[in-house]
Amino acid sequence: MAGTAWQWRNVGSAIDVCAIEVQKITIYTAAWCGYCRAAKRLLDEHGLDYEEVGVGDDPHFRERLQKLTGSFTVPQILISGEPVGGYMELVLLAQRGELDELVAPTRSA
Ligand SMILES: N[C@@H](CCC(=O)N[C@@H](CS)C(=O)NCC(=O)O)C(=O)O
Repeated sequence: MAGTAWQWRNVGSAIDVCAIEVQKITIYTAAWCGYCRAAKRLLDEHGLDYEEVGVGDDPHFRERLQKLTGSFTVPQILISGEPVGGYMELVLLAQRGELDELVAPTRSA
């Protein structure tokens, strides 16, 4: 899902509705890949929805990933179509608080 979504949240004793910009996250994975499982767990922990594209059965997936993202390892993660790297880069985004910003409220209704 990408675009604007509405989220209910508790503000003190009141309930507020606010807009959140939802960025589309795509993760290219292989079933045998431990870094892929770790990356999906991290996205889940941050409450982020993602589209998973399993590429492990494609004998040419490394060339395809290289063309798409500049790297041939799995996982490869794209946020709003921009390649951000693999698991380690995702960890860095999380440490900098940038994963949580992906679902940060942008305005109240
Ligand atoms: N630094 C990468 C490491 C990813 C990685 O090593 N993935 C393995 C599979 S779990 C891989 O694709 N290795 C290259 C290979 O098998 O040729 C990351 O954080 O995503």
